[in-house]
Amino acid sequence: MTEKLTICLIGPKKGGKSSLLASLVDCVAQSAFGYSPRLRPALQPILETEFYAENTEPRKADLLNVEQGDYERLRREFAEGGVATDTLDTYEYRFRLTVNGEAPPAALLRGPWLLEIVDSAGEIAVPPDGAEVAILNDVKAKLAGQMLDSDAIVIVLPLVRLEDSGWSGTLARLIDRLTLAQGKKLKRLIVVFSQYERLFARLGPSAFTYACDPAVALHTLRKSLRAAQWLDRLRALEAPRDGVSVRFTVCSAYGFAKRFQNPNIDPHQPGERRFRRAGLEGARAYGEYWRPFLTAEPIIYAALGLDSAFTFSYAQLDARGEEAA
Ligand SMILES: Nc1nc2c(ncn2[C@@H]2O[C@H](COP(=O)(O)OP(=O)(O)OP(=O)(O)O)[C@@H](O)[C@H]2O)c(=O)[nH]1
Ligand SMILES: [Mg+2]
Repeated sequence: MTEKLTICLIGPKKGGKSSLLASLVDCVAQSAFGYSPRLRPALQPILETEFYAENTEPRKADLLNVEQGDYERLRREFAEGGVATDTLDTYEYRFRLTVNGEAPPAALLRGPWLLEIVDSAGEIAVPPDGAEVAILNDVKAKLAGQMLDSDAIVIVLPLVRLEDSGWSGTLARLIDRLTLAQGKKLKRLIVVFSQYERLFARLGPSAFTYACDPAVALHTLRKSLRAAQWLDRLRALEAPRDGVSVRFTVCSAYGFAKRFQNPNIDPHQPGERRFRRAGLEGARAYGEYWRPFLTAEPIIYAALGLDSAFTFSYAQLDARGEEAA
């Protein structure tokens, strides 16, 4: 039987939610994840009508919907440098996930899964500390409802700006409210630090080798989570009463340049520009120079509860061997 799952992406403005989502299908297609390649997952964007097909007759009007282009539009916007998500609504993208290879627990054979992934502007759920951001009440209520109804929540945070982040207070309060909320369906919560490739910007062609080492990711997570005042609050969610499994991971929507193995940022361009060859537009341009890295991790874990070499539990974060200091 197909199982339907809702996953909410939450995190501050410019955290990388939309980029993670836009690069997700490519990450799965290119096997740029930390799961065993023998898992052979496949992820494909689908129409709203297909998502609801089992329960209801698709309405005629749906056939004329331009919704099919929504995910393509998101990918195009990302390829062109990214667009901030507006605060007027929350946006649902739907996918079919299948696992075509070896999956560890027998239960996994139940697929395919139909995923509804909710993207929204960061200012709605995690506005800057102390700021008054005007958001329509019904948009807030819609997102709150979607969070309570979701099977998994993915919190996307920019790795490199944690110290001077202006949102850790609102994030802590959101986590508290989530912990206290009655009647939530939540089974899994994943914290993912985006823009992971930026850490390796000085390592040239060795960058990809280091990034592929899960021990480096674990070390990075321990280090950046030290500054996170909300970390212990999140632990309360894992208490037996709630039974939510929490994982930490890293990802990079830009990834690494295929040919050079270095972070996919062009050092000869001002600011942080991705490699781009003049005259190559859209899909072809990022086919050549852009490879997402680990953006599948939070979503596959959110959907299936399946760990990869790059998803870490509290127990793994806490286990301090030679790491201490
Ligand atoms: N270096 C680097 N930059 C990234 C990466 N992913 C996203 N960015 C940049 O980070 C910025 C924010 O990304 P978005 O995906 O729009 O963030 P968001 O969380 O959707 O933001 P809102 O919609 O405003 O809430 C954009 O300028 C992206 O180009 C990445 O993997 N590496
Ligand atoms: Mg966005």
